Amino acid sequence: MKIERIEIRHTKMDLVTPFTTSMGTEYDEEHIMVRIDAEGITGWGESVAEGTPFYSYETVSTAWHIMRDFLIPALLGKNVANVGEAIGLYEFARVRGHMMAKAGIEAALWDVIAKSKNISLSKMLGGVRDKIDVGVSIGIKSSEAELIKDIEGYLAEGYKRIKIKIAPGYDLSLVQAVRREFPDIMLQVDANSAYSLEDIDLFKKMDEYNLTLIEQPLGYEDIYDHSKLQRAIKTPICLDESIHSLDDARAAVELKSCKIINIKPGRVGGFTESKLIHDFCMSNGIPVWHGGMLESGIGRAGNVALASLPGFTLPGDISASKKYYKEDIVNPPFVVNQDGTMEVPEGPGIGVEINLKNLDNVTVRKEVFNA
Ligand code: OSB
Ligand code: MG
Repeated sequence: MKIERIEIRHTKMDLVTPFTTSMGTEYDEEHIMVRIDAEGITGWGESVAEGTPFYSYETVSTAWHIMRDFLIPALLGKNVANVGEAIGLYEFARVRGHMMAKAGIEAALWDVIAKSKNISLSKMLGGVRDKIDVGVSIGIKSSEAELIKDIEGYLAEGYKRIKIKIAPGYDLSLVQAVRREFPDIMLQVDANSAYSLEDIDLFKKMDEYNLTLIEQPLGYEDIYDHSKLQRAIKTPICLDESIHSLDDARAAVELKSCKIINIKPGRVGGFTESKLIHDFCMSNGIPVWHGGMLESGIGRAGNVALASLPGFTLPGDISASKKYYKEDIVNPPFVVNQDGTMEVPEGPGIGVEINLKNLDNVTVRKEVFNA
């Protein structure tokens, strides 16, 4: 297919409720939507670089720069038969790092190529399920009572597992309070790198609360200290921030730094690398689950497709559109079934329609590149 036109949009969408983590509070989410046109077919992708460099060093501005000045020129006017050929082009492949920029472009390539073959993204990626199990990630609240009430609400909606954010001073007592109220739910915590090995006793105490996993307790690039912590506790550590590639996943598994891995295509450069990590984990008995970056429906559709692969055996951070945004930019919006599952779209590519009116309403900047 000849890549004739690429469009990027900087979007800003207000969150339904502010999202607080150990990294700060977000009131809205800025991302980049990518549109690729090739031979009359249109593909869409979302880059999850945020407005701020607090989760990752990438931001909307750095991703915009890398797309505009390197990745887009590498692809425009090229004739590619598949995604591997496109991202293998020398000018594309020689860009180091900037995984979120690459992943946004790669997602649009997957969509346009799946649509050209008239198959769903899930099928093209090797998905095996028509429904995925979903959970919810709950930010830090102003009181325990508010958190408990929120959890009750999400459980009533069907969500299969609850993840709560923790931060120093807002950790053990919170886990105890949630466990007192909900002794049997599938519960996990995410520290977003807020702790160090000096906090080892805190994590030993967490072993008593039957947590499914502890996500990214230590440094955001660390693999080594996590191996020391994992040796000292029973609860599985799950790495998020530290895993940017198959090589990182191999190092973490061989060093026994974690027992579970969170896969986010944005963090690892796209679906191709995500699949490699998934396959490696599957053959090494490491469960994976799909993380989230507060995506719009465009990114969410891709996440749902990827999460339909067989190794995704734990519920993902893939919640209903309405958990994040009043109005999504795709039709239909994503919903959660009463049994805690979400349907995998069956239509060609990402399988949802773009709501151009809503997309225009949240676009703050747009640039078009023609071959
Ligand atoms: O650490 O998993 C994380 C959101 C933004 C950045 C990092 C993280 C998150 C979430 C939300 O936990 C997951 C979601 O529901 O999209
Ligand atoms: Mg996380």
